[in-house]
Amino acid sequence: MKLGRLIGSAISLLGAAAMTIGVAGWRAPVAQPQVKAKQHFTIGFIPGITTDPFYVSMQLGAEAEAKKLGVTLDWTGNSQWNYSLQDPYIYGLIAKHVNFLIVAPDDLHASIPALEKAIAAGIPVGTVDTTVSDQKILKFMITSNNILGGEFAARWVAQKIGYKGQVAVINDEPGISTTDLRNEGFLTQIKKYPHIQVVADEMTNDEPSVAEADVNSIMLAHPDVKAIYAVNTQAGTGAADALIHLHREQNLAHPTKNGVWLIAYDAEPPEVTDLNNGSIQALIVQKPYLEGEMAVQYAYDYLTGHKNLIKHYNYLTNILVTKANEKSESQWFYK
Ligand code: T6T
Repeated sequence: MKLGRLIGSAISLLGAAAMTIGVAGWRAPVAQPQVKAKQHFTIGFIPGITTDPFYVSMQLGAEAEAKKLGVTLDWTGNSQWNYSLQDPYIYGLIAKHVNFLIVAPDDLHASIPALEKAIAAGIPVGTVDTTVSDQKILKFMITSNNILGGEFAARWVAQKIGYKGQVAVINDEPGISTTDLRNEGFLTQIKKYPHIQVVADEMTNDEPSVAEADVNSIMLAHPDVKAIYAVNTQAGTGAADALIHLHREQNLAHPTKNGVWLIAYDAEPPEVTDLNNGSIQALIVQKPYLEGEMAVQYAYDYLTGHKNLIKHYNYLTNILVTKANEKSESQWFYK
């Protein structure tokens, strides 16, 4: 559990403004009772979508932990963000009688009935990254501290624009626990600055092209916007593309390459490229590899009778990455 030991120590930059977490530390492996250790377990794992590098990193962490513990990992899922496309994969793992089910549910409310079917079939369930509104039905939930991430982005933006002016948010779609909270944290904190106005808070349906179109419309309607906060990869890369084109057309230069500050969640390869070429100035980076590891470890703890080792609510640190620290923090970039 090499990465696990890094929880808590790998906090971010910017001194007091740095984001902190809910998880204080991880632990060394515990000896398992002989009789239980001989059983073979299969853990089903369904990400939000299979094609997203965030979840690819999570898969790598889950696979490494499953190998270490000697359990079978059944990783499966859909390639589009939509609970009705995800549910059939949940039903498929119920039909296979997996011993434990880990899911990043696509919808805060609408994913509950499928998870309840697993529970009714005697399969315990935990969530990772995203979660559902009724967390009492779960054995655990593991996520980033999304509220703190949103608040942090608001403080960053406020400082960059001198605590006055117009800003915009590029959101994902309603009903996703992670991005909803990132939006909420930002809006709550930004309200504390009386001279900053949020002129737009747009949805993207998890599509970079929609994010790009949103930013184009925002900049047309509100040319004085000074900063944009994008709640995930799709929002961030789409926003960066729009600002790159705007920069080319209008030859903007100061204070950033685009003339507009852009802070985005995640560290997928296109966003790291955008950070390097100056179209994104800051990334709020999560730890999906660690989330995958922790989820498999907790499922195993549950199955081997070590429920006392499971913490129900787990909130992991986010890290702020800018050009200044990207080399030292590159271990957290997604695969
Ligand atoms: O930001 C991550 C994840 O945390 C969120 O729940 C959905 O979007 C991502 O996968 C990035 O694309």
